[in-house]
Amino acid sequence: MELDKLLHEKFTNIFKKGYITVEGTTLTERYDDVKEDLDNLEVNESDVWICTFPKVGTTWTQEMVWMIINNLDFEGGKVNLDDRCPFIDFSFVFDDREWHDQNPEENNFPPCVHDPIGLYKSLKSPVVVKTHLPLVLLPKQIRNGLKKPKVIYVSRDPRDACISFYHHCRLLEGFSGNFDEFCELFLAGKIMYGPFWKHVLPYWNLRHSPNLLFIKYEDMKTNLSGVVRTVAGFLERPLTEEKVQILAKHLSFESMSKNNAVNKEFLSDFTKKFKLAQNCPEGKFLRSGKTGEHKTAMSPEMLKKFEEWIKINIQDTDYVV
Ligand code: PPS
Repeated sequence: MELDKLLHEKFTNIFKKGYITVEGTTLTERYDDVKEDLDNLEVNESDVWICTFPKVGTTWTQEMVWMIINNLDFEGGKVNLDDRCPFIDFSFVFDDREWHDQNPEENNFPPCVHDPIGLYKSLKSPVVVKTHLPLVLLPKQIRNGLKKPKVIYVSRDPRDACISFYHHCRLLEGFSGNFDEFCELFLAGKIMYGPFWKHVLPYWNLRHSPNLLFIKYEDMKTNLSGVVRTVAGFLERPLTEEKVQILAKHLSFESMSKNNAVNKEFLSDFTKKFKLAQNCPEGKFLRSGKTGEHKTAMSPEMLKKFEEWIKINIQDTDYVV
């Protein structure tokens, strides 16, 4: 109850009215309005779905997959990533209705934010789709196995994902609580898309399915070329060794940070322009790009809580953090 209050007080705004729990997952109230559209989405088997918990390397993987599917089309890749790879959850993570009522003369939210499902439908397959939805809430055609597009699930050490999510929510979504408060919400599964383990483990259990590839942020950090080869093989679009190296360079943190098509500067600009959230600090979406940051960013008490939480949640699985 205390945490619900905290979530409401520190994390609602004109674009985020409140939260509901759907199939055990924390989502925004707006989800109810679009649930049917998402459930009944017509899925194309040649599309690629990138499914993730937030802040685990989704953007990194999107750019990798889009480039592989499009044979390293760096010219086409100058288009904003969210316009190339629709994030269908924009349909419910931003509730823009009240804002539009108050600003009837303004109508310039980009389609990738305002109508991501329409954008998805307008793109030619194979489309690379991004979602943070848990397995149980993917479109019905995927859930019931009627359609089997390729699915790539990305995971990351939840402690580092939590840190990244905290900064993201302050930078772009107006979270006004402190880091420890965010950690408590994260541990309790109260933060958007939580609980973390309820998200990761159902996908993990499907990791041997021929149409699902499970990859980890940490492996991308230590062996990006290797992950590029694995993903290209999974997508049945093998790359020459020369192209693997070219793509790995393009996907480096340094290169992506400078690339306006993928570094999400448009989101910060958008947040400021539309006064999406108050008192947002300065910062970057491609923030630090490191592994193990939790060791220094979390207090010893919080590290202990996370350790215990991880132990309990993976004890009956063969998942390794
Ligand atoms: S989101 O909002 O859920 O889609 O965010 P997501 O893209 O999943 O995660 C953002 C974090 O991924 C880091 N990132 C990278 N790290 C290393 N190399 C590359 N090329 C790269 N691209 C994105 C990004 O910096 C965020 O992590 P943090 O820890 O905040 O830096």
